[in-house]
Parts: sequence; structure tokens; C-alpha cells
Amino acid sequence: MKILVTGGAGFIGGNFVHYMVNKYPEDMIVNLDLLTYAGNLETLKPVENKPNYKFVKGNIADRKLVFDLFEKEKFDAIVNFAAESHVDRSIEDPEIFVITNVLGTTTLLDASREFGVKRFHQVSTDEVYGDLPLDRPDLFFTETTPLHTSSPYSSSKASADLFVLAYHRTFGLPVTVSRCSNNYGPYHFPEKLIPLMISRALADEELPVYGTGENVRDWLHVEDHCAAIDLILRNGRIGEVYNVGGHNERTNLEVVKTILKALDKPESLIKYVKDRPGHDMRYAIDPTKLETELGWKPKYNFDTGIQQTIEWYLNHKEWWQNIISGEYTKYFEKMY
Ligand code: NAD
Ligand code: TDX
Repeated sequence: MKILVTGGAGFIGGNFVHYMVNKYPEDMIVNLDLLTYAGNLETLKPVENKPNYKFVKGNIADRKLVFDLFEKEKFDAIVNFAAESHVDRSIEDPEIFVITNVLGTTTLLDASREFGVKRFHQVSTDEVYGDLPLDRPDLFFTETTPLHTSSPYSSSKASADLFVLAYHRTFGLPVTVSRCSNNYGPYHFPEKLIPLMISRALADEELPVYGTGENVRDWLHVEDHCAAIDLILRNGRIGEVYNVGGHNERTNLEVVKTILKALDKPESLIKYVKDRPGHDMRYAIDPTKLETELGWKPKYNFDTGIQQTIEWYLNHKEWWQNIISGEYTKYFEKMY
């Protein structure tokens, strides 16, 4: 198979490229990425010289570039990771989220129709379901939970999902959608909770916890997410949505305290700051469909996965310190 992976220089896309290039030497992986602030070619160093991997710089919303690429490469399948992915940035400046996440996705859908792509997989998020209350631990998101978004980011992702599913119903495009919970693991950009807290704790800087820190996220190791996407791409039923999550719910405060303990840093570094506007309270995924239909099972449990992730950040300081010293700093100064 020749597979187009978009957004493969980002966190999950980068991990997915590693996973696929190593697991399927007979497949060809083409990575299309615009290299925005979140795209980092350093992440691809371990695979950049492999014969079954190729990088193309470009914007998924650039119709000419996308159509030319599809015409030239004749892809069998596409996995669309490319997105603006940070909720806080979407509150600061929503427009680019519409351009990349909605227009970019429809551009890829149009090219897939035009050139007869056999599988279009959309990487989506549990945030499209909105949130759950803290006092109802019995409730989980299933694939039939109504979409009920809170942020410009989640609204743009939900819009993209609807376009993907409409292209199946109206045009018969062979699509699948996965909606995953919060990922953690190597190459996670240090604007997101876990890598931000690790990098700041190591520098003995204050750790900004939004609101009370009681918000709950359902954490999944990125490698388990990659394995789920691979399964859905090969065996998922066309036109279907699959939730991905490993039942690892933690409050933000629990996550931050785990990081502080592992790094032997004091809890006095925690600083409660102004809450995120519209802050979702709790995410919790029911992955039964993926488990029973496709036999997916996560490999990592959060307690060991987070320790390995902290180790990874300790052993790859150059990777994230280069990011922090660059363009990212300006955004960071504005936020805090
Ligand atoms: P990321 O921000 O780390 O990476 C996004 C990548 O997309 C970057 O390499 C960036 O350069 C690229 N990109 C952005 N705009 C582009 C454009 N117009 N054209 C081409 N490339 C572009 O994001 P991530 O955390 O790896 O998330 C990847 C996907 O997974 C997103 O679609 C996100 O919505 C979804 N998702 C993320 C999580 C999570 O916990 N991070 C959970 C569920 C779903
Ligand atoms: O400095 C912080 N302090 C803080 O308390 C940051 C950056 C976050 N938080 C809180 C907000 C959230 O409750 O931590 C939680 C996690 O925040 P993020 O890392 O920004 O992730 P989240 O908003 O949950 O969204 C993530 O998971 C779903 C990804 O960024 C999305 O792309 C994905 O769809």
C-alpha cells in the first residue's frame, strides 16, 4: 500500500510514521506536513533515510498542491492527522482552526474522491462529544453520543468529522473515523499539559494548573493510539466511527503531582491560574466497539506509561529544549 499520512511531523502523526515505517517495510509512507510551529522534522530523524518513507512539505488546504500530489503518487489510503490541535490557541485565534481542520479536511476528501483513494481515515478526538459531569462516573462517551462541542478547536474537529461521514453517505467515499482520548508519550509538544509540566518542573518554574485542577482527562499512550488506527485502517468497517481509549481517567492535579513526585520536585511549584474559558470537565471513552469488533487492547497502563514518558523527556532534553528556545517562547510569554 502507498499511504499518505498528513501531519506526520507532529506528535501523534510522527509516532504513527515511526510505527508504520518500521512495521510495514513493504508499504510506502508519504508524510505531508506544513511544518507549522507544531511540526518538527527532528521527530522524523530515526526514519528519514528509510526507503519506504518520504517527506513532502505542504498545506492540506492548498488545493493545487494536494491535487498534484494525489495525481502523482496515486495513494491507496490516507490517514489525516494534520490539524491545529491546541484548545488554548483556538480560543486566542479560531480562524486557522477552520482553515486547516475543516477546509483542509474537505480538500483531502475532494482529492480522495477524484483519485479513487480506497481508504480515508480521519483522526478525530473525544472532544467532539463535549464533556461529562464529575458526579456521574457511570457515564462514558460512545460512538452514538451526540456531538456537543465546547471550544473552537472541538467545533472544527466535529465539523471535519461530519464532512468525512457525509462524503461516505453522499459520494460513497470509503471512510472511517476514530475518536481518541488524550494521548501522552514521546515527541509531545511542550504546550500540552504533560510535557509542559515536565519541562517547567525540571527548570523549577511554576506549574500553571487551570481552575481547581479537578478536570478529568482519559489518558492513552500514543503507541496504543497508533495501533488502533492501524487496525481500523486495515479492518475497520467503512462508514464507521470507532472510539479509542484505555480507561485511564486522572484529574489534572493527579497528573501534575505524579510528575512532581517522579522528578523529586516540591508540590509548592503548583500555581492555580485562571481557568480555561469553556473548560471541559471530564472526558471518558467507552472503547467497547473497537475492542469487540477489531480486538484492540491497549499495551500500556498509565502508571508505567507516564514513568517511561518522563524518562523519555529526561533522555531527550535537546528535542524539547530546542522547541522552548524558539518561536514557542513568544506564545508562551503571552499565555502566562
Ligand atoms: P500536533 O499539533 O502535535 O501536530 C499537528 C501536525 O499537523 C504538525 O506537524 C503540523 O505542522 C501539521 N499541520 C498543521 N496544519 C497543517 C496544514 N494546514 N497542512 C499540513 N500540515 C499541517 O497534533 P497532535 O497532537 O499530534 O494531533 C494530531 C491529530 O490527532 C489532530 O487531528 C488532533 O485533532 C488529533 N487528536 C489529538 C489528540 C491528542 O491528545 N493530542 C487526541 C485525539 C485526537
Ligand atoms: O498549562 C496548562 N494547565 C492546565 O491545567 C495546560 C496546557 C492545560 N491544563 C489543563 C487543561 C486540560 O484540562 O490540562 C488538561 C489537558 O490540557 P491540554 O494538554 O491542553 O489538552 P486538552 O485540552 O485536554 O486537549 C488534548 O486532548 C484532546 C489535545 O490537545 C487535543 O488535540 C485532543 O483532541
